[in-house]
Amino acid sequence: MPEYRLVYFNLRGRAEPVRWVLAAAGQEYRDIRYDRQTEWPSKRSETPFGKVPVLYVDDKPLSQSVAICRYLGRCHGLYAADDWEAARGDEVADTIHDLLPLAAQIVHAKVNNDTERAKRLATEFYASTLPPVLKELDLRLEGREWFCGDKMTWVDIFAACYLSQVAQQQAGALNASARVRRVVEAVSNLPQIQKWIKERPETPM
Ligand SMILES: N[C@@H](CCC(=O)N[C@@H](CS)C(=O)NCC(=O)O)C(=O)O
Repeated sequence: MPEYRLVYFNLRGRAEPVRWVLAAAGQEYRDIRYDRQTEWPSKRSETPFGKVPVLYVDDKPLSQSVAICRYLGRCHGLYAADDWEAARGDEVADTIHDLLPLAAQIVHAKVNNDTERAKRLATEFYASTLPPVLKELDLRLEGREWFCGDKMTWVDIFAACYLSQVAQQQAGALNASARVRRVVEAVSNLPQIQKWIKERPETPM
């Protein structure tokens, strides 16, 4: 097995789905968290595109969180059985990933105590942005348990990681999407994911 090192900040952020995929795959790794103010400025140039997360696989760097999750999924049997299912899974992951900047803005506004802005952004996100996405995701799960084929893949883990955080921010956010909620619960309740959730550092996002 290769030696994995994951580099990010002391946040869940874009590294958390990578950590979930590694946990689900039962892979050991070093979870390196740079301090953004004191360490990151001198470390940035060491990364391929000046961004984190970066996964080092035996010292070879791979950036882009979705690409990292997909790679790990392929390596550890958490991958679709055919090209069409794999592409449909990519579509689901990219759609969820597109929600991230909006969701992050809400958290930033809350952390900065900008209550008005947080409220306005949250209303827009939970009333307008999220529901059509969840509706389509729920349709994708009609007659099936997982997003790509008949077994859990990195796409289910990726979706569950982000959508469980959405549900924590806004109770009931997944209530109208029972099939999506079932995937989120099935992944979140895996013993390896539960173990990680219990042992991970407490961070604001
Ligand atoms: N699409 C990339 C985005 C990477 C990204 O924007 N990372 C941010 C943290 S979430 C970063 O490295 N910021 C530090 C900087 O730009 O100096 C991914 O999903 O990995």
